[in-house]
Amino acid sequence: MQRADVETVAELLRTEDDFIVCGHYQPDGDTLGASAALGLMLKAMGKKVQTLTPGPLPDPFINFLAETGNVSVGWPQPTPGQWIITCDCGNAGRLVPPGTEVFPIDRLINIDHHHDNSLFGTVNLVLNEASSTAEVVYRLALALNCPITKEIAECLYAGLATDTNGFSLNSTTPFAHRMAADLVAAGVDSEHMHALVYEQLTKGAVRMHGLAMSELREAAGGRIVWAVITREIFDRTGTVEEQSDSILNKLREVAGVDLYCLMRETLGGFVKVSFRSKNDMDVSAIARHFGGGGHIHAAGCVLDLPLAEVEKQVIAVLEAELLAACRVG
Ligand SMILES: [Mn+2]
Repeated sequence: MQRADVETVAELLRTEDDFIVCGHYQPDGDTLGASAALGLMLKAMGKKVQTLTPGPLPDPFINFLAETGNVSVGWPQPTPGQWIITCDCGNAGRLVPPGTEVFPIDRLINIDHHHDNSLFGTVNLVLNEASSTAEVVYRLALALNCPITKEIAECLYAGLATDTNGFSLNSTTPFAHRMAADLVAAGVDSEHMHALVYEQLTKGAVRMHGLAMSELREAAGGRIVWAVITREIFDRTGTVEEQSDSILNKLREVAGVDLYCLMRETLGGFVKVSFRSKNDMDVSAIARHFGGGGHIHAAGCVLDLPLAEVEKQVIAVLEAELLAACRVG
């Protein structure tokens, strides 16, 4: 449960020889970019390394990162003496698909930036101020004097760009911008990366977005907005849950919005709720209230309730939080 610093973890990576690097279930650009980059760095240092993602790998961007970083789908089955390194996982439950037993945590380096990280590793490099886990891995690369190849740069840039929502969030510190500059200098084609991340919608996905957005809902005089995607919408447009993430970016563009969320019926019969905030409100506390977690400005939970009931309960809590914030503010 101890926190370690960059130098301590760099020394551990220098001295140990056999690693499994892995990220969280339903990979995003940060978990996969950071894992892929770290795997490539360790390989360049002459270490034995296997890089894994629990998957799924449905979109071209995520596939690109998996290919660049030689990442296979699966989760660790460590042999004695092997170190597991997790990237961007706030808690151990995120390491495997829901309902799967987590592997034994014996020698585990937890590399992350989630402020509610449970410090589940035997060594925990959790930098809350970092824009992304990719930034934490970049800090390790600097400490290790590890050359940043074009492939490593692409993986790190992917994590940085996606977790800062295209360099638009406050977490994009001067250091994060300097990191981006170094990565572009190392060969990243930022226009190509942007196209890979943001210009990959299928026509079905555009139709699914349209159906969800045409029923845009609001509360608290428009300070809370949300969209709902039923199984019926996914089925009618031939789309899957992962193709709906970018709706959140669209909700953010609504004038006057403070809190916004996306509710989706999952294949397993649950409702997944993704929360975002534009002010100082902590949506991870709201997500935790419903058994989930995440960051201050981006969090989520999964509920085993009918959609209408989820909507009722979630919006009631969001309204109460907004009211409480107004009183304090
Ligand atoms: Mn992240």
